[in-house]
Amino acid sequence: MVALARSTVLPSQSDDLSDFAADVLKGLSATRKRVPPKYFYDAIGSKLFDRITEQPEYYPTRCEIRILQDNAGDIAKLIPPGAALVEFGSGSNKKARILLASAPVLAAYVPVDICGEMVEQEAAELRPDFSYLNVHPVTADFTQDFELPEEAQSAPLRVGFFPGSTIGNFEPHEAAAFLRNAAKILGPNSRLIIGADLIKDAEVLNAAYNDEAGVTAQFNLNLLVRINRELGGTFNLDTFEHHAFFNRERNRVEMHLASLKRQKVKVAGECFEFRAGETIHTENSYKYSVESLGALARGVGWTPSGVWKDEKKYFSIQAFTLAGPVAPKA
Ligand code: SAH
Ligand code: AVI
Repeated sequence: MVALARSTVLPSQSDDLSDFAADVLKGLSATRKRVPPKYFYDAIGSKLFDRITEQPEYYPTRCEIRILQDNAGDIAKLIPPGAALVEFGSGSNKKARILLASAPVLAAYVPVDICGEMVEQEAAELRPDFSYLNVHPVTADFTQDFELPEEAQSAPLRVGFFPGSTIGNFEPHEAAAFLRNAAKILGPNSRLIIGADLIKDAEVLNAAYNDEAGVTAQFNLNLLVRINRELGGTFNLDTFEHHAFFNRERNRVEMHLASLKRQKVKVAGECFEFRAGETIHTENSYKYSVESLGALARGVGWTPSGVWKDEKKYFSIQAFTLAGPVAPKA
C-alpha cells in the first residue's frame, strides 16, 4: 500500500488482507457463521453505503445532518480554537463540512477510515473549500491502536467526532472498548461527539434496512463479492439472500446473508457447508437511548455534556468530555 503525501497509512494496514482472510475463515468456521461488518467497506462497499444514505427509507443520515445543521453553532462550541478534530469512520465528508464551517481555526482535521480510497478522495474534495485547514487523512482500523499525525498530537486538545451511528455496529462491550481506545488516542481533557441512532418503532427500522430499491441488499451481498475476489471464494450470489430485521429483545437490527439451499462453498482453499436457510450474520446495528449510551460512556470515563435530537426523536448527537484518566480494562 502506498502512503500519499499528507496522509498516513499505518503499518498494520499492510496486514489487511491476511486479517481479512483470518477473520472470514474464523467466522465461517463458527457454529453461527459470521463476518465482522468492517469488511463491508471496500471501495465498492463504501460507494454502496453512500447510496444507502440516499434511500428514502434510510432516515439516520438525513436526521443527523438536520441535527448538525440546526445546532452546528452549539455543537462547534465544544471545539476550542487550535484543537485538532479527529473523525472516526469518516466516509463521506458531508457531515464534517457542516461542523467545520462553524468550527474555530483548527490545528488539523484528521478523518480516519479503514477504506483508504474513500478517506483520500473525500479529503481531496474537502481541501479546496477549506484551504486554511490542515486536512490529514489516516487509513486505519480504529478498533486497533493507531497514531495520530504530528499536527494533531501537538495540538493542545483533540476533539473526536464519531457520526453515523457507527458505534451501533459494535457489540456493547466492543463499544466500551472503542470509547476507551478513543480516550487513549485523544488524550486528557478531550471531547467526543457521537451520532447515535435511537430506539424506535420496528416498522421504521425494518424499512430502513430493507429499502425498496434493494441497495442495502446489494451492500450486504457485496461482502460475498469481496470474499470471492480477494480470498478466492466460490459464493454463488444467486443462492444467498439479504435478511434484515429488528431484534427487539436486544435493541438491534440484525443483517444476515441466508443460504437459499444446502451447498458447499470454498474460501481460501477451505470448504464450508451451508444448510438451506442457514445464515452468515454480517452486521448488528444497536439502537441506544440517551441513558444507555451515557451509562456505557460513563463506565469508561466519559462524562455526558450535551444532547441534540431531531424533531421526530429518531436520532441523537451526544457529547462527552474526558474528565479524569482513562478507566482501566475491567
Ligand atoms: N461517517 C459516515 C460513514 C458511516 S459508514 C456517515 O456518518 O455517514 C461507516 C464508516 O466507518 C465507513 O466509512 C467505514 O469504512 C468506516 N469503518 C467501519 N469500520 C471501521 C474500522 N474498524 N476502522 C475504521 N473505519 C471503519
Ligand atoms: C454505518 N452503519 C451505522 C450503518 C447502520 O445503519 O448500521 C451501516 C448500514 N447497514 C445497513 N444499512 C446501513
